[in-house]
Amino acid sequence: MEAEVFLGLGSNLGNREDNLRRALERIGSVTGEIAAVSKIYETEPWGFESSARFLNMVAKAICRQVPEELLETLQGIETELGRVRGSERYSSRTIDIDILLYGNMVIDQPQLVVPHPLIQERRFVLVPLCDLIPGEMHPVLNRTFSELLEECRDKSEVRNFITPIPIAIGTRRRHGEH
Ligand code: PH2
Ligand code: MG
Ligand code: MG
Repeated sequence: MEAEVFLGLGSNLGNREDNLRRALERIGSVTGEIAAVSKIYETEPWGFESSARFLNMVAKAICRQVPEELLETLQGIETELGRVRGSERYSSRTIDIDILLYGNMVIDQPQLVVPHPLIQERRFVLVPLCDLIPGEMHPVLNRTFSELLEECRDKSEVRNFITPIPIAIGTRRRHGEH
Protein backbone atom coordinates (compact mmCIF):
# COMPACT_ATOMS: atom_id res chain seq x y z
CA MET A 1 0.00 0.00 0.00
CA GLU A 2 1.16 3.52 -0.75
CA ALA A 3 -0.48 6.72 0.43
CA GLU A 4 0.07 10.42 -0.07
CA VAL A 5 0.67 11.77 3.38
CA PHE A 6 0.95 15.42 4.43
CA LEU A 7 3.06 16.03 7.50
CA GLY A 8 3.29 19.22 9.54
CA LEU A 9 6.74 19.94 10.94
CA GLY A 10 7.59 22.48 13.63
CA SER A 11 10.62 23.45 15.71
CA ASN A 12 11.23 26.26 18.19
CA LEU A 13 14.26 24.98 20.12
CA GLY A 14 17.90 24.54 19.13
CA ASN A 15 18.96 24.96 15.50
CA ARG A 16 15.44 25.07 14.10
CA GLU A 17 16.38 24.89 10.44
CA ASP A 18 18.70 21.99 11.03
CA ASN A 19 16.02 20.17 13.01
CA LEU A 20 13.62 20.46 10.07
CA ARG A 21 16.29 19.32 7.63
CA ARG A 22 17.26 16.31 9.74
CA ALA A 23 13.63 15.33 10.27
CA LEU A 24 13.00 15.40 6.51
CA GLU A 25 16.07 13.24 5.90
CA ARG A 26 14.90 10.67 8.46
CA ILE A 27 11.34 10.67 7.13
CA GLY A 28 12.64 10.23 3.59
CA SER A 29 14.77 7.25 4.50
CA VAL A 30 12.38 5.47 6.90
CA THR A 31 8.83 6.33 5.92
CA GLY A 32 8.90 6.97 2.23
CA GLU A 33 10.04 9.39 -0.39
CA ILE A 34 9.53 13.12 0.24
CA ALA A 35 7.62 14.21 -2.86
CA ALA A 36 7.16 17.93 -2.13
CA VAL A 37 7.88 20.54 0.53
CA SER A 38 6.28 23.89 1.32
CA LYS A 39 8.23 27.04 2.04
CA ILE A 40 9.50 27.52 5.59
CA TYR A 41 7.63 30.00 7.79
CA GLU A 42 8.55 31.71 11.03
CA THR A 43 5.49 31.69 13.26
CA GLU A 44 4.26 32.92 16.62
CA PRO A 45 3.64 30.18 19.20
CA TRP A 46 -0.03 29.19 18.98
CA GLY A 47 -1.85 28.14 22.16
CA PHE A 48 0.95 28.92 24.59
CA GLU A 49 3.29 31.73 25.60
CA SER A 50 6.92 31.67 24.60
CA SER A 51 9.40 34.09 23.13
CA ALA A 52 10.82 31.25 21.01
CA ARG A 53 9.24 31.47 17.57
CA PHE A 54 8.66 28.36 15.50
CA LEU A 55 9.79 27.40 12.09
CA ASN A 56 6.94 25.50 10.44
CA MET A 57 6.55 23.73 7.14
CA VAL A 58 4.54 20.95 5.48
CA ALA A 59 5.96 17.99 3.56
CA LYS A 60 4.25 15.53 1.26
CA ALA A 61 5.56 11.97 1.63
CA ILE A 62 4.74 8.84 -0.32
CA CYS A 63 4.22 6.50 2.58
CA ARG A 64 4.38 2.72 2.69
CA GLN A 65 3.43 2.40 6.34
CA VAL A 66 -0.10 2.12 7.68
CA PRO A 67 -1.12 5.09 9.87
CA GLU A 68 -0.41 3.42 13.25
CA GLU A 69 3.08 2.39 12.11
CA LEU A 70 3.71 5.82 10.65
CA LEU A 71 2.76 7.46 13.96
CA GLU A 72 5.25 5.26 15.82
CA THR A 73 7.96 5.97 13.28
CA LEU A 74 7.42 9.72 13.55
CA GLN A 75 7.48 9.60 17.33
CA GLY A 76 10.76 7.66 17.11
CA ILE A 77 12.24 10.35 14.86
CA GLU A 78 11.09 13.07 17.27
CA THR A 79 12.87 11.28 20.12
CA GLU A 80 16.04 10.79 18.04
CA LEU A 81 16.06 14.52 17.34
CA GLY A 82 15.97 15.38 21.03
CA ARG A 83 12.26 15.85 21.66
CA VAL A 84 11.45 15.64 25.36
CA ARG A 85 7.78 15.31 26.25
CA GLY A 86 6.64 17.08 29.41
CA SER A 87 3.29 17.09 31.14
CA GLU A 88 2.05 20.41 29.72
CA ARG A 89 -0.28 20.38 26.74
CA TYR A 90 1.98 22.60 24.62
CA SER A 91 5.63 23.42 25.17
CA SER A 92 8.75 24.32 23.23
CA ARG A 93 10.31 21.45 21.31
CA THR A 94 13.21 20.63 19.01
CA ILE A 95 10.85 18.93 16.58
CA ASP A 96 7.19 18.05 16.22
CA ILE A 97 5.95 15.97 13.30
CA ASP A 98 2.18 15.68 12.93
CA ILE A 99 0.16 13.63 10.48
CA LEU A 100 -2.14 16.22 8.88
CA LEU A 101 -3.62 14.08 6.10
CA TYR A 102 -3.24 10.43 5.18
CA GLY A 103 -4.70 10.23 1.69
CA ASN A 104 -8.42 10.77 2.13
CA MET A 105 -8.55 8.48 5.12
CA VAL A 106 -10.60 9.47 8.16
CA ILE A 107 -9.35 8.01 11.44
CA ASP A 108 -10.83 8.62 14.88
CA GLN A 109 -8.91 6.70 17.50
CA PRO A 110 -7.78 7.70 20.99
CA GLN A 111 -4.12 7.99 19.91
CA LEU A 112 -4.64 9.19 16.35
CA VAL A 113 -7.15 11.51 14.69
CA VAL A 114 -6.76 12.13 10.94
CA PRO A 115 -7.24 14.65 9.35
CA HIS A 116 -5.48 16.46 12.19
CA PRO A 117 -8.38 18.05 14.13
CA LEU A 118 -6.81 21.53 14.38
CA ILE A 119 -5.75 22.15 10.75
CA GLN A 120 -8.53 24.69 10.22
CA GLU A 121 -7.69 26.59 13.43
CA ARG A 122 -4.02 27.19 12.68
CA ARG A 123 -2.49 29.58 10.20
CA PHE A 124 0.92 27.98 10.78
CA VAL A 125 -0.50 24.80 9.20
CA LEU A 126 -2.87 26.26 6.58
CA VAL A 127 -0.38 28.68 5.04
CA PRO A 128 2.26 26.02 4.20
CA LEU A 129 -0.43 23.47 3.27
CA CYS A 130 -1.76 26.00 0.75
CA ASP A 131 1.71 26.16 -0.85
CA LEU A 132 1.12 22.54 -1.86
CA ILE A 133 -2.61 21.79 -2.21
CA PRO A 134 -4.68 25.00 -2.03
CA GLY A 135 -7.46 23.60 -4.24
CA GLU A 136 -7.86 20.16 -2.65
CA MET A 137 -10.80 19.35 -0.43
CA HIS A 138 -10.46 18.69 3.27
CA PRO A 139 -11.78 15.11 3.56
CA VAL A 140 -14.25 15.97 6.35
CA LEU A 141 -15.02 19.70 6.21
CA ASN A 142 -15.93 19.91 2.49
CA ARG A 143 -13.91 23.07 2.01
CA THR A 144 -10.73 23.50 0.05
CA PHE A 145 -7.64 24.38 2.05
CA SER A 146 -7.55 27.88 0.55
CA GLU A 147 -11.17 28.38 1.64
CA LEU A 148 -10.24 27.17 5.13
CA LEU A 149 -7.36 29.66 5.17
CA GLU A 150 -9.66 32.52 4.11
CA GLU A 151 -12.17 31.59 6.80
CA CYS A 152 -9.58 30.95 9.51
CA ARG A 153 -9.98 33.14 12.60
CA ASP A 154 -6.41 32.66 13.76
CA LYS A 155 -4.57 35.92 13.17
CA SER A 156 -1.20 34.93 14.59
CA GLU A 157 1.83 35.89 12.58
CA VAL A 158 3.13 33.53 9.89
CA ARG A 159 5.86 34.99 7.75
CA ASN A 160 8.19 33.77 5.10
CA PHE A 161 11.47 32.66 6.60
CA ILE A 162 14.38 33.67 4.42
CA THR A 163 17.24 31.26 4.71
CA PRO A 164 20.54 33.14 4.94
CA ILE A 165 22.79 32.36 2.01
CA PRO A 166 25.76 30.37 3.36
CA ILE A 167 28.75 32.46 2.31
CA ALA A 168 32.13 32.72 3.99
CA ILE A 169 32.53 36.08 5.77
CA GLY A 170 35.89 37.72 6.37
CA THR A 171 37.95 35.40 4.22
CA ARG A 172 38.67 37.80 1.38
CA ARG A 173 42.39 38.05 0.70
CA ARG A 174 44.03 41.45 0.55
CA HIS A 175 45.41 42.47 -2.81
CA GLY A 176 48.66 40.64 -3.56
CA GLU A 177 48.12 37.83 -1.01
CA HIS A 178 47.82 34.22 -2.04
N1 PH2 B 1 2.70 23.41 17.65
C1 PH2 B 1 1.94 23.21 18.71
C2 PH2 B 1 1.37 24.30 19.51
N2 PH2 B 1 1.66 25.59 18.99
N3 PH2 B 1 2.62 27.06 17.42
C3 PH2 B 1 3.33 27.24 16.30
N4 PH2 B 1 3.53 28.48 15.85
N5 PH2 B 1 3.87 26.20 15.59
C4 PH2 B 1 3.71 24.90 16.00
O1 PH2 B 1 4.22 23.98 15.34
C5 PH2 B 1 2.95 24.66 17.20
C6 PH2 B 1 2.41 25.78 17.87
C7 PH2 B 1 1.58 21.84 19.14
O2 PH2 B 1 2.14 20.88 18.40
MG1 MG C 1 1.75 19.63 16.72
MG1 MG D 1 2.71 16.39 17.60
